[in-house]
Amino acid sequence: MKTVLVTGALGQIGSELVAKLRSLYGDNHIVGTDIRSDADSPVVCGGPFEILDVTDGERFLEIGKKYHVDAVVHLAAVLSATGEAKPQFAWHLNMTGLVNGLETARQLQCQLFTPSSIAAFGPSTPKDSTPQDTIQRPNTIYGVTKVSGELLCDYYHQRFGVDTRGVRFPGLISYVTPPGGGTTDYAVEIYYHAVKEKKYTSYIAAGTKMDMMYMPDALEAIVQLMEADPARLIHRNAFNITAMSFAPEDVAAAIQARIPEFLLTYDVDPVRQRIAESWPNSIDARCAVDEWGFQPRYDLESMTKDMLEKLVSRGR
Ligand code: AKB
Repeated sequence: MKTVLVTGALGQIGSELVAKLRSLYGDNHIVGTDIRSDADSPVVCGGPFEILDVTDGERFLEIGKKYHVDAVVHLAAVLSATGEAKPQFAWHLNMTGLVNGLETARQLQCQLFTPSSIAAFGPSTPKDSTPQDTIQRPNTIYGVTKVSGELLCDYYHQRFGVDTRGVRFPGLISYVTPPGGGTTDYAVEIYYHAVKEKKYTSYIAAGTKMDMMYMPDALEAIVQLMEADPARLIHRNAFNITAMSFAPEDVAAAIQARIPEFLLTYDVDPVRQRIAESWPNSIDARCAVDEWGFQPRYDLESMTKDMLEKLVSRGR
């Protein structure tokens, strides 16, 4: 049974990924780490957990050695909107954290999975059906760290033989732990507000399409790619994956089909709108499908049904 170290384990992806990995590989085989602790979280009380600031390379390696890890899932990162507010901090956390994850993987000869993002594309990238291999000139610091990270992971694979793998995540929608500091966060907030207040004011303008995915599909993609036969992988860092592409009015219409009185208004934030406009409308995930069988289960309709049911049953 393999042992996996997860950074950013209390975050939006980490909190659900740790639970899924523990159910697959056993509670004691998944080591959650985060810069803070939360005694009430199942991540902390359901198996091994360590405090880790990912910019501390010695501690990263020490935890890896202590648990004899076979794989690192490096999630800790600053997202796009926070990155624009604190560019130097975003570069430091995202790049130093990744270098420390890669060094841990190199020294312990283990696998490393880390997510890239649709943010690795920029205004000069083809906007529709964005290919796997295309122009990558992002104009956000987050995007710059994501492209640099993709290149660095490829370098560690080619130069040191580290088994690096990654996906370019679209906006992720989930009901367990809210995201923080991203541009696509509106697509999560809209559901919480729909259930609580029956209305939402979007900071993203009408007509702005971005790729999105429901969390169960994102978790499945991580596991599937980490388990994929390396002989089939032409690409590694990082695969385009997506489940749907929508604008605010599309998700509002899906909500209104279940909550007819739901009202969507707009108060556009110029910073996040500029970021959204620099990203693709929709990306092409064919390489992920061909090389490791990526296949999302949820579309906008089925995700909306599940999100609303889960939020209502959790009293959110
Ligand atoms: C963000 O909006 O910054 C993230 C992302 C698409 O990487 N959700």
